[in-house]
Amino acid sequence: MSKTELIGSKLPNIPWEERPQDCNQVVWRSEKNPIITRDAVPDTNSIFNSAVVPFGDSFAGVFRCDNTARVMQLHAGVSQDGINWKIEAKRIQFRCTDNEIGHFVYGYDPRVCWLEDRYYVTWCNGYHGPTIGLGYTHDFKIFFQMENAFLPYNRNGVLFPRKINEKYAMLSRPSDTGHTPFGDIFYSESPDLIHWGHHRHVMSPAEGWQATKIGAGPTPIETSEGWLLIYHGVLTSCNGFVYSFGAALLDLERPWKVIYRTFPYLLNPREYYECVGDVPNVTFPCTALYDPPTGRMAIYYGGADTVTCLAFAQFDELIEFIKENSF
Ligand code: BMA
Repeated sequence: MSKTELIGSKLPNIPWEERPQDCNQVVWRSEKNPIITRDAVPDTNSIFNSAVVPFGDSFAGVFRCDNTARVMQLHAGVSQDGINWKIEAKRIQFRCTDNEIGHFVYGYDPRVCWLEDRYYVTWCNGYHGPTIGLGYTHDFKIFFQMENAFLPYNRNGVLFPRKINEKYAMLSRPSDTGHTPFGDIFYSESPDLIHWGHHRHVMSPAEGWQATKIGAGPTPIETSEGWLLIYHGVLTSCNGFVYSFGAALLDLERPWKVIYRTFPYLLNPREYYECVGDVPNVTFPCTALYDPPTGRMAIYYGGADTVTCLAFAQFDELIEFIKENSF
């Protein structure tokens, strides 16, 4: 079988730690976890479910910061090494020509995607309930807001990093106004990032850790065999939701076709900072950085809706794990 190639720009300064000797998991945690604590920004209750990207020779990101009034907000941040972050004290004020859309209600669970010539941000945006907000920045200082991608109610809007069949493409997870006890991942296309259609079903919940609902995580990663999608799955225990994450490989030209999908999870809540916090038992990935020459991957995820964490994987091992543990 030919080797699966990881496609994209090299990232030699990717945050990285070797797998600890006593660990035999395909994804392993940073010893520095949580890399961002809940009080890294003044007047903030928690900093979690956040997205980062390479930016020049350093890193930038959009962070979910819930403030001490428990308003869910997005803050910009920069970092030299992807681990130590300087996050703005004030929330992002998106510039928007239409006040109907630009009026701030709440924003959470951002994803950031380099696409063509700018960094696009998608997030869960309050507009008569949660829906997918869409905006962009060139410099992580000034942000512009576009039309919401979908009608409410929707969450986990995740852009693909290039056009597919000459259309922009996004995954999303239609939901309800509350803590949605269901949820499938869908695929949508757009000619202009404003009008979305050609909606296709991608995946439903399955057994075990992903039995209640699933949602796309980081920006999908292009490989020679398909789009590598890391996604979260939710199990309903007698004590509430448990958020773990797994991975799938989606067809390159028809990403609503699933080629492989992990039956076991890749990572689930078991460390203290994942099990104890504002919402116990949550690991929620929003970013996966990668370096094609070395196959190193760095996955950023929220812990217990309170802190931001980092985990690592080797691309070849991850692909092999996905193939060998697919259903
Ligand atoms: C989801 C979102 C996430 C959160 C998760 C667990 O519905 O609100 O932001 O991490 O619930 O509370």
